[in-house]
Amino acid sequence: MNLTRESFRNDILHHLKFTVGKDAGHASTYDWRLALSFALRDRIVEPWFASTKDTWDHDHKRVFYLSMEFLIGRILEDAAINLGLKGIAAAALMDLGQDFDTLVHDEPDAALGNGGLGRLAACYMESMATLGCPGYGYGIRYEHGLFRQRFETGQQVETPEDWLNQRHPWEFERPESNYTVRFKGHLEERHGRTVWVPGETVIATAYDTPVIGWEGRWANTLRLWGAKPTTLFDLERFNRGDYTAAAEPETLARTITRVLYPDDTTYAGKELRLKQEYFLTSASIKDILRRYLEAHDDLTELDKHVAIQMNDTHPALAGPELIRLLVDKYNMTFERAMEISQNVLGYTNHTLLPEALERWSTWLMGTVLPRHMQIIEMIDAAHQKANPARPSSVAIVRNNEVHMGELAFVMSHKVNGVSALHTELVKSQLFPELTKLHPDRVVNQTNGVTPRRWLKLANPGLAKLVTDTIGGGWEADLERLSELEPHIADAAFREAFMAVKRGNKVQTSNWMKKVCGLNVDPDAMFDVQVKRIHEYKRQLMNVFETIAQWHEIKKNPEGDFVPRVKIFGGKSAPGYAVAKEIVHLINDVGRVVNTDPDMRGRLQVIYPANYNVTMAEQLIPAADLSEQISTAGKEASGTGNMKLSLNGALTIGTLDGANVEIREHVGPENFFLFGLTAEEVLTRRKNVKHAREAIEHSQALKDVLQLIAEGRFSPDERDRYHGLVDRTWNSDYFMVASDFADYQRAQAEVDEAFLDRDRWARMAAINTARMGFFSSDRSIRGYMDDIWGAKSAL
Ligand code: GLG
Repeated sequence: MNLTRESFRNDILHHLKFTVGKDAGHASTYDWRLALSFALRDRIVEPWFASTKDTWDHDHKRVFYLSMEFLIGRILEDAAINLGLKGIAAAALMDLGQDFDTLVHDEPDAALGNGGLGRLAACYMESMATLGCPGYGYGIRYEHGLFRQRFETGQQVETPEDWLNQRHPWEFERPESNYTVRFKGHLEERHGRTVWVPGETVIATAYDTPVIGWEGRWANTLRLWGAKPTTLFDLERFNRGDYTAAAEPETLARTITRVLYPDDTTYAGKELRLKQEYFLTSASIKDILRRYLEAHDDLTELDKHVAIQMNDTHPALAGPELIRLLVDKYNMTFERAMEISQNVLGYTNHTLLPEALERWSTWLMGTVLPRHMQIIEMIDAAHQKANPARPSSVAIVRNNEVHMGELAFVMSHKVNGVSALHTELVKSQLFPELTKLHPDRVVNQTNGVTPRRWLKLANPGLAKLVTDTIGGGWEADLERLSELEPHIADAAFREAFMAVKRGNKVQTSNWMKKVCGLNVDPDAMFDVQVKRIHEYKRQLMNVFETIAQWHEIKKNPEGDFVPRVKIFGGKSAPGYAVAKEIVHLINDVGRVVNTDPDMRGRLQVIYPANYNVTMAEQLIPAADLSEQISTAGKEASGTGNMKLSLNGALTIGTLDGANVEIREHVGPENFFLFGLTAEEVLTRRKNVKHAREAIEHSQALKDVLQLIAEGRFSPDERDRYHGLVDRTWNSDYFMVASDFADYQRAQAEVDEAFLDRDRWARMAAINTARMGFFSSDRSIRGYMDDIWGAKSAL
């Protein structure tokens, strides 16, 4: 790119003056950040236009990724890196008396997602742009993203997130691109056709954010829908003085895009959520058809030019909506419309948890979307007719509910799981009957993460060492990390590798001092568990182990212990009482441990509030140990596990999700395995006394539960955790007790390995060197080949 420090400096000044409207003498950090963002955005526009033109000129097949969540995080530095302009931008700012890093840290996270599912969508958008896969992301422009988490006396308190209180410099508002989305009302038969007379309408209006790929060679569009009222307000009521009623249309519209639902893995069944899902789906499908019809006129060829991916069942109304438009608007037969829709659609399943599988009562579906309810019944009947062997237990509509998993399965030509193990379980546990009828439908696409953000941006020290060692280019060809392997035999390389890690830990210690007020020893083991708080992820087992360690040290205060910092990060869904109790316990244990003089230099608990993408970028490069300890069979894939291993952390983990494949890649000798397998979990659960027996067998666990029950960590309310202790003894669905002893055994192995600095260095470096497979570029290539039939335009 033909750009100099001087000209870029002028670009920034130009935007500061003419776009932000400030003069340099009075500009704040925020103003400078906006000016820099606009200057960078300018550089994206050319490749963005060129990509669109190329797609148009060559009539490339286009991929549309529909997702209720895009957990993007910050954009500025990512854009600068992919454009290759980070150095020039930093230098230009220096000339202006500004600091690049300060501006980067001023940007709020775009937190339009809960966790892995939303972050995966963001990684996939970046990889599609990097690979030149012509595509669009479609989502919702939530006014409030995921809530902010604070701790008050150790308990989680939520406050609204307000990223749009500031100007969002990366988007282009497109008021001319809008669609009317309808809800409710009734159906009428007119001239032998069904006509939907809506009761409510809102307008979906587009906001486009360009997504630039590595080296700026291709850019795609992330189109987020905002909502506007169809009538601004009711003037008659307004004139009568009834101001509240006059504003009703506006309220209805704004409510739809007001806030992201904060439930990660539970489905809430709320009318507003159904409306959000339809709002996204309807506007997107209409936009897709509009684009298609601009260049083609035969809708029966849609599947040759268009692929639509449904990110979980949240946009699963795409099937009925596409059929509705093809039949009601474009006069196709139902049979033909159903077949074309199936060829176009793909469905990614992200979880087997029954509480996460969306179901809507037929009453709610029939009330909010009467025409869709009718079409869903037609789909169900057609599928039953074509498959007479189908048992009624897997009907889409059963027990007065619409089952979105079955709907998505039936309406897709491919259904994919997100890790090898998960895909097998999708076939055998989730959709066994449908898989029997459609044996080729379920395929695997193991998740991946973008190395641009999760190595290059988050860990500049390691990225530089990699480049110095094997040369550049690994950023877009992560398998090349394997070229590091021969260097691991070299002591100087290992030292350099560990020096990078130590540098990251020092920097993170300083950060912790700032946010938690605690002095953390950068030479202690950084033992990291960062993810949503959920029973199946078993933060509880990690806390139990922390307490056992505390107890061990208390009993033997003169003993030798490997110093550890237990680092937690993550939010609980606001309505998830058990997860909130776990948050409280972590903080309670932290208070006791961190103020106990016997623990000094041995054990610490750090739990910074409000874990988000930016905090992940801080913590992951500093981690020594990655906790991936879910109950086997419950974590569909995980992606944090990949990020941590890529950054040279060793994993302690169960055979769950992508852990299985990570272990295969890094080698069993470089992975601390423990715990029951998915199959063993099912068998063991049949023994109703599984927890009790396991506790009786482990004195350590028995002591832990006793200490908690006595109120040692809640002296102000001694019975605070009686319920938790009771559940652990008597139900323990997620097998914390049954896996505890083996977990402790594996943790002891971790200690031993950590003591041997050189052995640890080898193992850590091997983790980085063997993570090439887990690039989201590999995942996206898999989707392009096996599901979308799309080709790179580069
Ligand atoms: C899910 C799963 C994760 C998975 C992610 C992306 O729980 O295991 O890695 O999707 O596929 N709800 C999620 O975050």
